[in-house]
Amino acid sequence: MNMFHNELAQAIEHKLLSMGTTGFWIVLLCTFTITSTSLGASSNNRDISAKYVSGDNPDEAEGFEFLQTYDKRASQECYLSVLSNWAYATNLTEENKQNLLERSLVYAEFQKEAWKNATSFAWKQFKNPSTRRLFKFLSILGTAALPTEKLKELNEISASMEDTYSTSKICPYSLQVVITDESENLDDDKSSSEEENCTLSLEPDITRILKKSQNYDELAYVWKAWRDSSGKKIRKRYERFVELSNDAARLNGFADMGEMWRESYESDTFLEDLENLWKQLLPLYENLHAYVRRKLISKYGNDKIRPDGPIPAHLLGNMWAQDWAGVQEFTEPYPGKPSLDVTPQMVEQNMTALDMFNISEEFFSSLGLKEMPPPFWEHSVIEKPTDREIVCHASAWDFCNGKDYRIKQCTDITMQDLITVHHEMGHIEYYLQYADQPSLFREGANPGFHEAVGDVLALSVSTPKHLKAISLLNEIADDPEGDINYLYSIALDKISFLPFGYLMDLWRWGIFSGNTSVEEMNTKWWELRLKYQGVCPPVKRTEEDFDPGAKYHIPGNTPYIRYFVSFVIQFQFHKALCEAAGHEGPLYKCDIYQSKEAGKLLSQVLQLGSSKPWTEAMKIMTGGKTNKMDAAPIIEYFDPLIQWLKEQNKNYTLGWTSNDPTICP
Ligand code: KAW
Ligand code: ZN
Repeated sequence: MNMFHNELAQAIEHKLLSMGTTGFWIVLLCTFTITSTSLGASSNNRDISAKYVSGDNPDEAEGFEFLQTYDKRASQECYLSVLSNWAYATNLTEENKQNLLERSLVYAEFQKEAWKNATSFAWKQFKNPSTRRLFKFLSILGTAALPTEKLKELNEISASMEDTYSTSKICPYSLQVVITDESENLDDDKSSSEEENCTLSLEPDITRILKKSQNYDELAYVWKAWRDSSGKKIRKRYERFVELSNDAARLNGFADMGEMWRESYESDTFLEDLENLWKQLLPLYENLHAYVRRKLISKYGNDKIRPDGPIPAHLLGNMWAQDWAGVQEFTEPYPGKPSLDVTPQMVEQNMTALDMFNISEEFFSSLGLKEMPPPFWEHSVIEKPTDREIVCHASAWDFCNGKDYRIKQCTDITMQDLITVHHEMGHIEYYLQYADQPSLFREGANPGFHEAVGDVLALSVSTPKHLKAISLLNEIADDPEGDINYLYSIALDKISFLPFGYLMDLWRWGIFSGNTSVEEMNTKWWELRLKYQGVCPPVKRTEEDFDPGAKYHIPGNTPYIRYFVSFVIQFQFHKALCEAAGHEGPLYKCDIYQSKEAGKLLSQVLQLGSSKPWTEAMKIMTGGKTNKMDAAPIIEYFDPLIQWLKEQNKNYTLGWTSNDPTICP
């Protein structure tokens, strides 16, 4: 959650209560040398539409005092704001929405006031680098820069899009069959039965169908029904949302909202770096794609899938084809070995959501990291309530008071959700580690860092040895074939995700910049889906549809490139932590469980928050080896699998072609 992201900015600022925090300010104070020398002329008419606005007050000591006062107020305002957000997200009522909208306006007033005061200082000439960085963060106002009417409209659209997405339901396929068969004379019955039975929600019902069903037509039905009931309904609102977001970005001195989002990476070469990473990773993806495509042709027939064509997007076990774990069972390299999906064991053991959270916490504390504090256990929502509508998409919350941290997750008893629990707890661990920083630094080194923490631990948790140690696997196949099966199962989570993680924001950046016009939003989406993922839609898509809106982060307005970044850097982190833990042998076998050395290194990096540019954090993590994103560790991790896949694919086509991205050939 970065500082420009209005709904979430609140969740990253906290109250300054602890001794440690006071310590930060003392250190900052002591590093003052000479203050108050005015360097050069500065103007009085501060322009809100310039980037990183500053004024002409050269008094650094006064600036420092202002920051201290700001921090206390910000934490209090933030607490109230997050509270109203939480109340709405965990109970989607009209009343809670109105409270949230009111609170958001109050919070925006506070932010505007703070911005006005902060930008009266000639902070760019301040001596202390941390002070300068705090002012730099404060000098970008975000959506609060909008005039009140527009801000209100933007907030209302945001809340209503999230509401539509989160409460969207579809009818079961069985009912669909009945309706079409009998529709001629049963028209009246249809509508009443529809209302009674059309109660399937994304989590858990639709997710389970996508993963379990191997009926081509049922999958196509569910795939389309979800898009009709979510994305399609959001399209008009999203168009207005883009206009208002861009208005806000321009008021902050950015060309558009995409540019403003990218600013959290503090890099001039971000776009090129991403493209280079993708180029290095493409061979891994192409080989996985070609192999899985062949297995799907065996299952569904060559009338449905061409050997050199894209894969129909509904056959990969996931609503967005973003991870392919759902096809593991019938595509495994060496069938007949103990399955690496431990879901059946979890169910057999009557495991609860709470058990899953306890397993995760135990891993964090085995590294010497912080445990979840008591309010976490008291207030988190870890099961889907049956008496009200909530936003089921998982999230991790910081209430800005140094005490209250919560997760909201409609946990299903599956291995995939066990991984998600670790992912979310990684966010909380980051919050706990940087709790002593001033509120403006209580963020990830960059958003990708925040997404990577829990995933890094999950890479260890998923190893067969670890799963056996925690009694989730009875036997392990400790041989080369078992290793390939294992790496394949991880590749279905990680390699399959990469193009989706990349294209989501390529699409959004195009919309925000205007390079993609509103008349071609959906077509452009499918061009990117074809180009990067090599998937195609099972039913014709048009500009009546709005398929990006069927993915949470679009109506939820959460930037997505962070996940692509995370999936690359988490392997850099994994390698570094494994070295710290004294691991020897292939990277994919490493389990950092109980390594206090690994825990110490990780906590050093997390404690920095965003007080330094992420390149510094990366340097610390890698022991000085690099300060960049680097695809080498993920490539090293999967190397045995890549060699195996290349051998399997040697007589077959890699890649895909299609004349029309809006329908499967
Ligand atoms: C993924 C990530 C890890 C492992 C497997 C995965 N498969 C797919 C993903 C990417 C992505 C997805 O589901 O498409 N994952 C998530 O959305 C997990 C949810 C989240 O933890 O990232 C959550 C998203 C969110 C953001 C803002 C409001 C509501 C939900 N992010 C956070 O809770 C969060 C917390 C602190 C800082 C930054 C983000
Ligand atoms: Zn996350």
